[in-house]
Amino acid sequence: MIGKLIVFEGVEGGGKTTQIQLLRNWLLEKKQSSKLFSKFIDIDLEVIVTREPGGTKLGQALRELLLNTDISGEQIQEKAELLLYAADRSQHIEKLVKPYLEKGAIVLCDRFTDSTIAYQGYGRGLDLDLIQKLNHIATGGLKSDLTFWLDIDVKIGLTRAKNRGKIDRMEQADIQFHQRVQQGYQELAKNNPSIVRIDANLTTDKIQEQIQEVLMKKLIEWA
Ligand code: T5A
Repeated sequence: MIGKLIVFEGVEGGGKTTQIQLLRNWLLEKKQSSKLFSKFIDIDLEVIVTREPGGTKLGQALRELLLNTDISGEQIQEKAELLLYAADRSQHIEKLVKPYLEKGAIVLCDRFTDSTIAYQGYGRGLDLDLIQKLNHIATGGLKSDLTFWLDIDVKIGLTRAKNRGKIDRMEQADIQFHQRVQQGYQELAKNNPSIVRIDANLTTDKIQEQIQEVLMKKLIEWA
């Protein structure tokens, strides 16, 4: 793989979507305008924005099943939920992420394997070893090159998500669930140096500054 997979993680409403769009624009603008930057970034480089669940056509249908409360009509069981996220990931990696990485693109991905550990592992309480194995099957062993953990207070994040309008099936879970998910991210960050914590309680601009600073250093290192 010659491209780079950059992942954004965190609890609900942490600003991942907002930050990914800003980072994409920054990368595209930089590669056009800065000679210094073009040392690290090929002028033809593609910057791809994608997400889990929902990065492919199949993934879009699975996302509806997983998140739209009007669709399922019956409660989704925890293991079924786990397997649906894994199916989405397997399709996403094979159909979209790997082909772009092979072409040398930077892939900015909203959620990846750590979401399954945090939500289905810590949140739902499913077996962490089983989840690791499933993640491995779904990704074929592909790992992120850099993960930004947007660390926001759980209540603030949920309030932001609620203020946006209708909340989805996962967001409807009780506060204790979301707090366990947060604990999952804390544990993951403690044990994994490729996860960079970003204080997501700040303004959009301040958060983006932190992200750009970290990425700039990484681009130099990768070059
Ligand atoms: N899931 C996913 C699992 O359980 N297991 C898995 O394996 C995977 C892959 C995905 C759901 O699926 C679960 C996790 C999730 O519950 P989703 O819609 O993709 O669903 O959910 P999120 O990833 O949480 O996306 P959200 O859209 O809810 O949140 P974001 O993307 O983190 O935040 P964003 O940018 O949309 O911002 C939320 C709101 O806050 C505002 C924005 O304008 C927006 O209104 N905002 C700010 N306000 C103040 N200050 C800032 N700094 C702000 N930044 C953004």
